[in-house]
Amino acid sequence: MTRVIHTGDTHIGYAQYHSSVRRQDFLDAFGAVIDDAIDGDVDAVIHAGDLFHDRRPELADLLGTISELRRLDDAGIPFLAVVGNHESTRGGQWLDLFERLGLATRLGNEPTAVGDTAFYGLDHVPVSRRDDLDYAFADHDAEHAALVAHGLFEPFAYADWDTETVLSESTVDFDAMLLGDNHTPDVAQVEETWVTYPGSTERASASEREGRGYNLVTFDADAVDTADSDDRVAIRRRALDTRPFVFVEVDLREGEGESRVRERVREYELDNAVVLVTVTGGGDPVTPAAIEAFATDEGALIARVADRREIEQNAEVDVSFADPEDAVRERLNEMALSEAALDVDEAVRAETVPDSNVRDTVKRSVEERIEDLDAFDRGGAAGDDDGGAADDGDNVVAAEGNGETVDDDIDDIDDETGTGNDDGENEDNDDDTKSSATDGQVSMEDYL
Ligand SMILES: [Mn+2]
Repeated sequence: MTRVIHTGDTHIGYAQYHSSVRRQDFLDAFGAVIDDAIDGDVDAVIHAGDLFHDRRPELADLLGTISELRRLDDAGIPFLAVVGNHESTRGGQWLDLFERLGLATRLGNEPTAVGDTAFYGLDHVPVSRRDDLDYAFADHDAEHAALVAHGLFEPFAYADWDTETVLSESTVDFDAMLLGDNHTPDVAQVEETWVTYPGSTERASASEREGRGYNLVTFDADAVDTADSDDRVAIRRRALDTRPFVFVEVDLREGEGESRVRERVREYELDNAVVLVTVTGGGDPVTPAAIEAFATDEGALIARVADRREIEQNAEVDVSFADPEDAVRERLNEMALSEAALDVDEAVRAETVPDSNVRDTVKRSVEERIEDLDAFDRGGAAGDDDGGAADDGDNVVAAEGNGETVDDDIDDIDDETGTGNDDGENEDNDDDTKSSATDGQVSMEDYL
């Protein structure tokens, strides 16, 4: 018998809402899983990718992660993992560093035996490169086999990876696929194979409304295997105690405004919670910042207000051509650029933003907008099953993809602003000087 914890999508280093408290929450959630692994004396912790939120975790996050892995190692519990799309770098993987330190095993085509189960790994592979995959895995002589993989697999929402193809083309028969990437926990059977996501361990977006947790998976050759049920693989869900999120929906009627919103917010337990308020309906205009300040005064850790009502704005633009900056602004208005694009333009041109800070300013602004999208436009898409999934699903995938595109685009901006001027002055160009061949990414060769 083999008993393992199956977790993933830890997203360590994610300063959600630009909050250092939230950043610590993501690391703490990993610590809580490690606690349970040690207390429960499991045979291994299986991590299905996205241990880190991005490919450049900060030193504090790396040190925190290493401390957790060391606790697990001291307890004699192996940590087996694959690489997710968020943390993947082109120059080598952080997981290789942990393996080099003796704290992790990077799963791949060769089996890693734990008890009577052989574990294999399949890192995240972009859609464009999946046709080249041959799913060739080396033989094993264990009772069971499991494939640990990162990607959006059928039959779950937003899937772009065909599970039947993987299973039929694989040279090993898998009893289970232990997955990461989709942050919504779920279990299904595809032909004879159990397929499951444990979900993320902290809410990485406001659409993740359900409680967070992980899987406890037991492989037992002696368990009953009948036509009706296969108990040889048992997947049980375990809950994690995470940061409270409070979702407040306020539908304003004629004559109602900010005081009604406050009244509704006050109905909830706000202490140390992330409070997300959505305003719909009619009524008077409200000032989101004032409501957010009210919620934090009442004890909330973070508050965000999204006003979904369409409010007409008839403000006339009065442009003075004496100021060329104003002329540019007017022209930009005519171009009907998105607000996000205008923010980027503003950051690039503003005299108040020094050239060396353009990258960070743009990144922050774009991240804010993505968070707003996450929080409200996607509204409950991934977390619940209340219909409209197909439409929302696209948004989820798009938002995930955007996260990386943004980073890449910012690298491009960085490269452009970095070339002509201030050679050496720009701190953010460190990465470029380290490994210019890898497009501004930190190369693991720099560390190994
Ligand atoms: Mn993820």
